[in-house]
Amino acid sequence: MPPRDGGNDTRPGQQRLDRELVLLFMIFDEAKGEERGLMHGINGFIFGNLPLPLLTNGEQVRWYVLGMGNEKDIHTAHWHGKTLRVSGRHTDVIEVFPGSMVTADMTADNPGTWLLHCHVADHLNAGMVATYTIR
Ligand SMILES: [Cu+2]
Repeated sequence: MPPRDGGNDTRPGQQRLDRELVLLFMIFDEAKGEERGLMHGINGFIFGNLPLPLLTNGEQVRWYVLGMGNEKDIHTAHWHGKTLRVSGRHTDVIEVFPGSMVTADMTADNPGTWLLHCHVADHLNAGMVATYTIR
């Protein structure tokens, strides 16, 4: 049986997985080019409204982090409260480019409600922020 913490092996099928979640970081233009119409969303949700499921303390979560859009969609997905395993490194920030995907594994073992947001300051201020909860 694989170790509960999953180790560093992020290859699919190489460790126990309890949950898979997808996050799309993308700016949506809702006002045909006006700056105020640019919605900086995660899965289309802005300002903390992304409805992520509750995570159970200790479960293994695989996050699929996607980018789409254009040259403005250079994002830095950042988790508070936990680090993730990506390609053999431990990090709490993932670079997301348009048309790209990164797979990251988390052992959700730090109970609390934590921020999950883009670290580009303008994007964060424009709504690219969510929360996730471990309990
Ligand atoms: Cu961003």
